[in-house]
Amino acid sequence: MANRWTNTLSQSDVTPEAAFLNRRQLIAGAAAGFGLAGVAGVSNAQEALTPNSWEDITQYNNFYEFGTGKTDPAEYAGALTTTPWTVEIDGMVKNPGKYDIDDIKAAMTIEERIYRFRCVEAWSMVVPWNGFELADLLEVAGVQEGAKYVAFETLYRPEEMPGQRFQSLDWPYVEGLRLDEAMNPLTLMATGIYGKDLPNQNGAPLRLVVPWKYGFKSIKSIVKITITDKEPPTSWNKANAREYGFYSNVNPNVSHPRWSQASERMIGGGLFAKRVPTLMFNGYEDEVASMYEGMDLSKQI
Ligand SMILES: Nc1nc2c(c(=O)[nH]1)N[C@H]1C(S)=C(S)[C@@H](COP(=O)(O)O)O[C@H]1N2
Ligand SMILES: [Mo]
Repeated sequence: MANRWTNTLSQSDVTPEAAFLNRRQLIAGAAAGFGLAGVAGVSNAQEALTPNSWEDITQYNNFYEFGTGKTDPAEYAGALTTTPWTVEIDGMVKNPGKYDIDDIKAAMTIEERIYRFRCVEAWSMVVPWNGFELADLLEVAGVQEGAKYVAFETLYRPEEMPGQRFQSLDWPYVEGLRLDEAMNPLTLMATGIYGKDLPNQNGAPLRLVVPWKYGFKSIKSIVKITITDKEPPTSWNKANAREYGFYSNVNPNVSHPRWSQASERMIGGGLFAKRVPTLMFNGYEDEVASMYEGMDLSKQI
């Protein structure tokens, strides 16, 4: 069923016809002797909304609390206790408090959103998330006048998060959004993938998903949300301000200091893994570009 957000499809929208057409293009590209270069020519916009497999999504992760390797989260995150789980909402809100995750989930409308997901390391996936709009949660919390930003914090529990015993990052992991970004209808609080609860390695029981920004903005296993009038510190910016800014909007025209962001490697597909052009705002330009009017996106990274 199509939902009200353009550029957002639920799984039933990815028709067999579209899948067939994509396969035909793959075969045509290969048969015409283009080889892998021909495959890379398949349009990102069309191909990208076929979700990655459960295995791709849950076995290739970044979650430094469990180690810096891509398979560390799948290997070690099982030990994390996610019940009970509370999320503290504080700062400039009318209804501050510690809320049980089950109460939050019961109160919110959980929907499916199939989004492109683009890591700053230049790999990407397509993930069928389940979750609710952050805007809905903020509405219940009651944002006070004068608020400008939303800050997020991940659980700090080194007994269960072995990566926190090392200073790979300054713990706990923190992130932030400008209030208008947080209120954008695309901004999701994810609770599941493929209709199942979020696996621990993907940020159980609650993680942010901001599809037009590099993946590190999508903070996992959130225990605290603070509404504030000051730009909050963010983990990767603290670690290396020259390489990672507060905004971190996906932008093929602005290279990371150590690599190009013009294209990305789509995870999965084995032999047919593709490198495709990266899209401005990760393909969500129509929905989000207006928030950045007047900003120099090559400077305010
Ligand atoms: N708390 C926390 N959140 C995090 C990270 C992390 O290390 N710790 N890694 C980020 C990065 S760099 C990426 S690319 C995504 C990866 O999400 P995934 O493993 O679900 O694909 O999570 C982001 N959220
Ligand atoms: Mo990332």
